[in-house]
Amino acid sequence: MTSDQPDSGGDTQRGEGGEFHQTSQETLTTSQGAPVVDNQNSLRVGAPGPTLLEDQAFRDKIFRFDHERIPERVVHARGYGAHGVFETTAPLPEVTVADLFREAGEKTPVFVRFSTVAGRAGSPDLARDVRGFAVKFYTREGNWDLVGNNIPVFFIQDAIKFPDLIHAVKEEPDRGFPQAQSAHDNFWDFISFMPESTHMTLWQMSDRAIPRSFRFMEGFGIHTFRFLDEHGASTYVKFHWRPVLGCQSVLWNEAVKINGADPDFHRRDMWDSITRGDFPQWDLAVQLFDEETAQGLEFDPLDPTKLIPEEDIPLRIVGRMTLDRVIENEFAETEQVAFCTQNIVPGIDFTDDPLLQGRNFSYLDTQLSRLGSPNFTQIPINAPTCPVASFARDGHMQTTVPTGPVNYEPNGRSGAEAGPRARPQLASVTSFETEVSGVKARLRPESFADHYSQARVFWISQNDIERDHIVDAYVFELSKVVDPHIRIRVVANLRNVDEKLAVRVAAGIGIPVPEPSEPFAPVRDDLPPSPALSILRNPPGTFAGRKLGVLVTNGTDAELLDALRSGVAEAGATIEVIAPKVGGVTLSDGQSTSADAQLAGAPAVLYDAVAVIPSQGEIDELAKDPAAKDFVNDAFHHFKFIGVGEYADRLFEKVGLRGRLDAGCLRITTAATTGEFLDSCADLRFWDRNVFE
Ligand code: HDE
Repeated sequence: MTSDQPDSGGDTQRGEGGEFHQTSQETLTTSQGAPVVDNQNSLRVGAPGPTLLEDQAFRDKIFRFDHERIPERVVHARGYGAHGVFETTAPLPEVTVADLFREAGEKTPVFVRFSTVAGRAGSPDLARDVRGFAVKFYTREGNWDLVGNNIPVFFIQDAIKFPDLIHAVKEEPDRGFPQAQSAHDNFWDFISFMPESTHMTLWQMSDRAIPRSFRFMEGFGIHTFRFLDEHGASTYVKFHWRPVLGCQSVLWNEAVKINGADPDFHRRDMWDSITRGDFPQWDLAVQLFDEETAQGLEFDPLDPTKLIPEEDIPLRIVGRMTLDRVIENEFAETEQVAFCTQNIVPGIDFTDDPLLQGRNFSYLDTQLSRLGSPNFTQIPINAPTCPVASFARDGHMQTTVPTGPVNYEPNGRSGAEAGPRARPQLASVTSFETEVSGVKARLRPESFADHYSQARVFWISQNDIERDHIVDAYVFELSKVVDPHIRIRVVANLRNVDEKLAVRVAAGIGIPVPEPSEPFAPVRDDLPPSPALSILRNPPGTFAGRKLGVLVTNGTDAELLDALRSGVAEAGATIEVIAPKVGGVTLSDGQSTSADAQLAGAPAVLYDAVAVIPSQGEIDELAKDPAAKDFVNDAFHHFKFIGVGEYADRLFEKVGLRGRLDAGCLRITTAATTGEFLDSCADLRFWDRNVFE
């Protein structure tokens, strides 16, 4: 109890007479529940020691600490989760007996984990990468895991290639970098020999791979699944998540800067929006089709490198997911959640998509390695909310206590003692009954052979700005590749997608246009574009859910700031006040307002639109600040809408932009002028800006 060191307070404090007494707080204990008497000093013989082995409180604490880490996910290590609910709006009883799609208004709890693929758990959020979009539905008939991505197709057609793909994209093994990026030799070397990856790499080089946030991206189940009705009849189904706020991405230059300014940009956005009650929402839509339609499609629906254009089979919205609860503990929930593609429920079934078949083996295996015991299903985040009754027993970390004398079946006991029984009546709705025959061999269907035609459809579906971004991304990535042969092979493949694309990429990296590679199947140029594949052709037309950054100084017009605040709230967006000092500013009316952020830590890349409303008295000082100059310079070059206050010109002049203020830079001099500015912000970016002057 005695010590020469000061006590930190906490659970104990020094009383009047020098003795310790308990405060009203809960008592700190060891893992065994014994009270801890001193959390600052280990048990020693004299000062400084030696420390005694018998100090069980110390040993318990260090032992627990030493074992805090579990293996991070081999892919999708960096992720962020949230709780929510899925509400069925348009039931599908005619095609599936799945419990959650039976009735309108049915609510199913969900847990969602968004992730990047390549980076480690500590990598930045805005890597150019595919995003995982994994949803666990806790249905009344078991957990259904829809483990998807934000891109509707995948790199490979057979799961056997997955380890190679992932090895290639991750850090190069000899040096351990680059981290969380595909812009290196190994990735493009592999891709250059995998023409089937071309379609997905086009998506990956598009703005889809740098989403504004999880709230603004689509999700896809990718594979074709089956719905089974009460008679066991099958309907093919593809799952799509549509963000209610619309799709949105950042620019590559923004992504690079966001990673420095706020590597947690995406998870913070998720946390902030849920905690302020602005719940992220997605509609779940399905594409349904029968066997005959499947036969008539341009591409094999079991080929995961292909999608079915919405224009061919329209989306049918069946429900809405709302994420309304943040996690309470990152490890217990986001890290320990174990998604398994094989977790399906009656009414939903697999197809023979070879990628899906391989995944069904992989996920269970990986969870055992990550979580260390088959009892991972008992961890609260993984435990079904419906009753679990099985004869599975024992194992590491068994937390349930099965009762009764019987742990096998069949048995001759009766009543509760007999334990659970299988329900054969459900056989036809859990596994599609079909005849299968064929040669046992390592085969790939002929119908999987066309690797370029749909990549071409994606390319021609993008608008000019999106095409520029794709070209820029290829040029950026291939410029990081050292081996010139790899660059040549990639461009040779691109020639099969589109001649102009290949020519532009070749010019961008400074090589002659190579001969095209030999496609396995003739490339089709008769397929029409699919406008639904473009983000910019489908603008949300709203500023809702977005964020305005307002740069203020002492003396800023209080009425103007007020008008911006209320206008932004009306638009369903949020506002952050940025000031040279975090303590805030005194406004024109003498009132002080605190700042949400200090200028150096709040670059314009963190906002969807900005307003600059300094006072006359402080503009000169502000215009000297490099962070203020970067703020307006970046906002301008990232095509943002800019509200320009009466006294802001000097700052724009300092960065050579004063004479270039365009229709996307709107004057906001009085409260009345803020309306037009905020209305413009609904367009998200002013793409007509000439940034190349
Ligand atoms: Fe995964 N994938 N994957 N994957 N995947 C994993 O499981 C795998 C694939 C996806 O937030 C792992 O729990 C194989 C496609 C997401 O916890 C592992 C193949 C799609 C997540 C695994 C694929 C995905 C994973 C690693 C090729 C989109 C994160 C950790 C056949 C439809 C889930 C883990 C989370 C995670 C294997 C391909 C999405 C190793 C073998 C296609 C969103 O089991």
